[in-house]
Amino acid sequence: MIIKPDAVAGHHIGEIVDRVEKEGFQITGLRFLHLTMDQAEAFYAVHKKRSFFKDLVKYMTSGPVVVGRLERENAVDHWRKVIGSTDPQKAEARTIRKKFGKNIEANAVHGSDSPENGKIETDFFFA
Ligand code: 3AN
Repeated sequence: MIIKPDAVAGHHIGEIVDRVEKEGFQITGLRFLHLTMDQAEAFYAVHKKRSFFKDLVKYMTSGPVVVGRLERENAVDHWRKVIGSTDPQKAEARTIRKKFGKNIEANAVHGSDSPENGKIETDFFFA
């Protein structure tokens, strides 16, 4: 997971980490850092051709983030249910994005979209 700049700035780290643990995840890595442009571009390389890529990189480097390595059974699917739809306005009740997301870009948290990408993304931040 990544707790994105808007959620860190909004003082929601504690509540989000609390929810992570209440959902049965084991936190096996947690870091507070400010992404460089190079890191953000590399992390979101799959979106390079998308119209929102430049803004996304600008936003993700606009302030510090918290990255976490989370483990549990069915982790990817479960975390995506807990965070909700990409657009907070369309996110289901009780989801993190519904509660803390501001808009489709500043949507509070990131989750990997497959176990394969989960491995690639956690390896990106954790040795
Ligand atoms: P998700 O994070 O729900 O898997 P992706 O992977 O499609 O969504 O998009 C990655 C990130 O790019 C989103 N979390 C969001 O910050 C941003 N994003 C996605 N779609 C848009 C859009 N249409 N306009 C602006 N930003 C977007």
